[in-house]
Amino acid sequence: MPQSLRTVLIHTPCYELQDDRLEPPLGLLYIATWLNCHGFITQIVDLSSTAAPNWMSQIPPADVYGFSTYTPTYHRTLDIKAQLHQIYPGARFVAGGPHATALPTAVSRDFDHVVVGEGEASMLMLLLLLLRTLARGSTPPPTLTAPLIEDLDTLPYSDYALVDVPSYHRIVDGNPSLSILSSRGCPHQCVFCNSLVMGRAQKVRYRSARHVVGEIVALKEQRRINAFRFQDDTFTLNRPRLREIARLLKPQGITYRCFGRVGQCTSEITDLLYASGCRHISFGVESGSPRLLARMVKHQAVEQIRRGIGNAKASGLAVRVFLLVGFPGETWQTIQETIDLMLDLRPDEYSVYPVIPYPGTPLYNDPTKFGITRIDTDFSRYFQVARGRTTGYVFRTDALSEMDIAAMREILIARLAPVIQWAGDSTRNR
Ligand code: B12
Ligand code: SF4
Repeated sequence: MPQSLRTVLIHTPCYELQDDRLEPPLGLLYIATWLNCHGFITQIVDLSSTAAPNWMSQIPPADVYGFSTYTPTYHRTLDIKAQLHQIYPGARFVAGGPHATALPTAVSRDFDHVVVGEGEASMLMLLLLLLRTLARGSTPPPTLTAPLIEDLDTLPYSDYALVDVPSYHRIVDGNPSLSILSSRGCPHQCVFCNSLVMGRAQKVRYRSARHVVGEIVALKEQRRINAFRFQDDTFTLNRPRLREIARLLKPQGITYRCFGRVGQCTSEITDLLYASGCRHISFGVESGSPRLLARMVKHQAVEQIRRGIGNAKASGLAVRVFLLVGFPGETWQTIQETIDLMLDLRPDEYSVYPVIPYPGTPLYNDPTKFGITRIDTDFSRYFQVARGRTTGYVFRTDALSEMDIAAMREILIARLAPVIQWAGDSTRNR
């Protein structure tokens, strides 16, 4: 009987962030909804903003505990797991998400099972195997992985009754919002990005426009939510589908924000975005230096940055840019190129992250290829941006020390802050 296994999926708090309760954990919502559709009893416990002494009182008894793992909070996930293990020694503990996917061997030393990649099918398989094998005294394999889900329309709409929607703070154009995912994966292979690690780079999969807009309409009607944030790596990737989404969204009168690629943002696309309710777009600009963009394998020309940002602004979209500092090969000259480009283009909001070699990325796997001579192994420092604009400087190269990268970031901020708003200070878009 499937119902005999109770599962609790846990999101670890991240106190270091300016706001750690922006949005419900979408990955866990997908998995829990999927398991419940298959007859299991699954709950989500989102511990974001929950102080450590209150963790255990929030977590009900269960047979299986599943954790989303992120690199900078992995140590805290282990704390939660250790406390639960003391209380429920007979339970099974499962890790999934970005960190477990990147380092399955290391993580399998801490957990009974590790799920690599997308969790819906593997977690269902694990529970079915547990039911079967527990009865026989054996156990399922320590590491599970499943092929990527081909047809995302086969996944049900996330069941938001599993979380406390009003407790989240994400706002879009000044209004309370929910996150939505219309595709999985990215065809690009920027060497610092985690998208590769999740195995999603192999194949981008799209939900149909009708499925996406159907979910938005349902959330609008059931939860009175009129603002959304598309979490897709690149929402602007598939033009025919984007046109169809825009056509269906237009009569809905919602607002939304998304991530785009500058190279895809022709004026036709940015006008379409605005007309369908988009009010804010974020671009991974990274650098104003053609040489560094090439080293990052960003496949993005400075001219495309100019055109993409120009088109988005002309269409009326607020533009946020993400800049990277300290990529191997960065110099004061390349920093100046980034400053000049940004002062010229004047996006509305910006953020500056130091490059972090997250486990599983080419930077982490093959550091010497990029001239990286030392990587800090203290993962709790792997923050791109935390409270008060603090961050982690976790590697050095022959030419750049952690101090150099910190100094470059300070100068970038000092030059841009007077004219462009720091993303974390935006009051309309959090
Ligand atoms: C939204 C988001 C956030 C939000 C909210 C997170 C939340 N509550 O869920 C906020 C803004 C708070 C955030 C913060 C940060 N984030 Co973030 N974020 C994302 C983003 C854009 C979308 C996540 C999402 O919903 N994806 C959609 C779902 C369906 O996919 P998923 O989460 O990967 O889940 C699937 C699998 O991973 C797996 N799975 C996940 N959990 C579990 C658990 C179990 C038990 C199982 C079996 C499987 C499983 O199954 C899921 C369904 O298929 C991703 C990028 C991305 N495209 O995924 C980055 C991403 C997750 N973030 C990342 C980072 C680096 C951060 C920060 C460190 C940034 C910073 N400020 O310094 C912080 C700290 C995060 C932390 N908790 O430690 C990295 C993670 C890298 C890593 N190795 O940890 C990612 C991958 C971005 C990137 N490309 O680098 N983030
Ligand atoms: S940085 Fe953006 S474009 Fe590059 S691989 Fe990651 S998601 Fe794709």
